[in-house]
Amino acid sequence: MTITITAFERSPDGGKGLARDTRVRWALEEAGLPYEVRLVSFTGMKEPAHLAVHPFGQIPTYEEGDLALFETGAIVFHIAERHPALLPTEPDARARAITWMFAALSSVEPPVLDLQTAKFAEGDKSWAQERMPLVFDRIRARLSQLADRLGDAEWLDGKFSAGDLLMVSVLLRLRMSGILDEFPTLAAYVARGEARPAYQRAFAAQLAVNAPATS
Ligand code: GTB
Repeated sequence: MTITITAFERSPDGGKGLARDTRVRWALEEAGLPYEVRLVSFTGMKEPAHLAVHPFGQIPTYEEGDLALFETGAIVFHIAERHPALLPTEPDARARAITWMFAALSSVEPPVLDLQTAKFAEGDKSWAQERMPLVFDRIRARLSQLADRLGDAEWLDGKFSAGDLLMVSVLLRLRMSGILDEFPTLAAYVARGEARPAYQRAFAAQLAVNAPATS
């Protein structure tokens, strides 16, 4: 059955791979599953046809036969459940890998998203500059804990898993801020993720859609 995902018709990041379809593309590439992409405009996302698949009118979505999914974490989990390349089969190792998936999305990503909000949604407010150090401090605190746990290991728990896929994807959103450079072991961890051939293919596929046109 054909797998179809949705992605921005044109990502605001111009092809940096930060929109969440890249995470789904990466998981599909790791699993060796072919997929098609339906590109959606910002207007189209809020129209009934897309809302029928995604109640919040966002990307990415995942469709396969009668199954329609939204939420990147759920989509990556669905793909990973069927592919040992992304989730170990041994029950305890599998439970730990799933724990890292949740950790990426619910413990690490919220302070990272707060930075985007502080910069792009609140940047023009009178109090924005005053708030910024607090936002950075919360990110630093989380990254410091994560770096302590990772130590010198290659991946978070043994072999690469969907937990690493989501954690690297979340950390990638910090690259532009420079804050990752304060944590060399995390920067190296992210670089290992990006170096994976499956990530490279996913990145190239989204870039082909989003790269600014050259004249
Ligand atoms: N919790 C959902 C999930 O994990 O799937 C969140 C989905 C989500 O935020 N989707 C965003 C979206 O559709 C795209 S990924 N936004 C349009 C809307 O809400 O109307 C977030 C994103 C957007 C842009 C960049 N960027 O340009 O750098 C990075 C990430």
